[in-house]
Amino acid sequence: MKTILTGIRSNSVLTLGNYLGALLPMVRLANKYSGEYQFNVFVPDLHSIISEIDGNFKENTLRTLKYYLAAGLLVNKNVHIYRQSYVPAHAELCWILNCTATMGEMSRMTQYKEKSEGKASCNVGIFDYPVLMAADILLYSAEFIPLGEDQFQHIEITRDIAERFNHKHGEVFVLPAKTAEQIKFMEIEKAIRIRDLISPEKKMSKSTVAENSKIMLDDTPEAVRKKIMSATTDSVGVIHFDMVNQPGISNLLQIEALVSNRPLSEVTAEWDGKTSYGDLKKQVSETVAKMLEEFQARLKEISDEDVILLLEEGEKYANEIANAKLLEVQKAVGLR
Ligand code: AQP
Repeated sequence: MKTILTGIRSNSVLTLGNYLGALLPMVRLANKYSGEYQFNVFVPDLHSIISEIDGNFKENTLRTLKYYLAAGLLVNKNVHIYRQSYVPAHAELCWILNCTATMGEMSRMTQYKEKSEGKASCNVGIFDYPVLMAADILLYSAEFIPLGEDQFQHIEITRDIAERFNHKHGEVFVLPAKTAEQIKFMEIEKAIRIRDLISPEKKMSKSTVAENSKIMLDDTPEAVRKKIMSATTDSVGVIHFDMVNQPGISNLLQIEALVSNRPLSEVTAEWDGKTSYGDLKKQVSETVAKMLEEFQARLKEISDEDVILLLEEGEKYANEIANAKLLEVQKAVGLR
């Protein structure tokens, strides 16, 4: 069976962007294709420590996994959850791939540029992040990786690193599908990028300091309303879906469509040409607040023990697959 894989760092509570861009697409695919693919849902805790940890790390990790369960992920013999640091092969393969990846290609990664911008110095983990991500993918020969738009560059670099390695050492790695195929498989029109509510030219990120710029999955309905009602819009005065000239309004239309599970074209047709930005904001606030209330109620029902039990099974599975691939790699480069 082919593998589909996804992960979200657990450095803090997640945003609505993480939920709509990565978590929900994976849950939908897992429930649709269970039986046809292996699904690996993991918390990249080694990736998490490249940023400050907001809160208790162990609790954050369990909470991120609970988010998947609350979003409807059904763990079974083909759907596995695990923590990256509990499968040591990830870190070891990362080192081996570091010797194939080049400084030049890593320096061109948008995430690295964004996260290091304006800083006097940044940690090597921020620079090397895509290579660890390549290891996360290649260890399991994952074909599809449901991720938000910001991460597609890292899938392309995974393909480049794997191709170069195979060229030098033989056909060891299976390449993940190209970006266009990933998007087609996810059954979305284009990669999802939820925007920052205050600066809609940027993506919504969990580490952004301004609280009003992001909807967090633990936000109360009041907080959701306050944040959406104060979201930045524009001076055009008429609602159109136009990410270039009206990114704030377009972001709200996109959120409304994804949260209410309706095609963007339908939501856009409903609002196009209307002039009350306030009405649109009210509608989006109610849709998001209701979804979060239901989500948070399901979250409360899931205990730490439930998750730990599933992790034990998942980590046994992940170590078996990952160690077998690592041994193949070690033999190919001559370490074994
Ligand atoms: N705004 C977004 N819209 C759509 N998808 C998004 N993702 C993140 N932000 C958006 C997707 O969520 C997953 C999270 O991955 P991550 O936490 O490992 O890394 P990230 O992309 O760095 O996420 P954040 O929220 O921006 O975190 P910080 O602020 O800590 O760096 C990925 O699939 C990503 O595409």
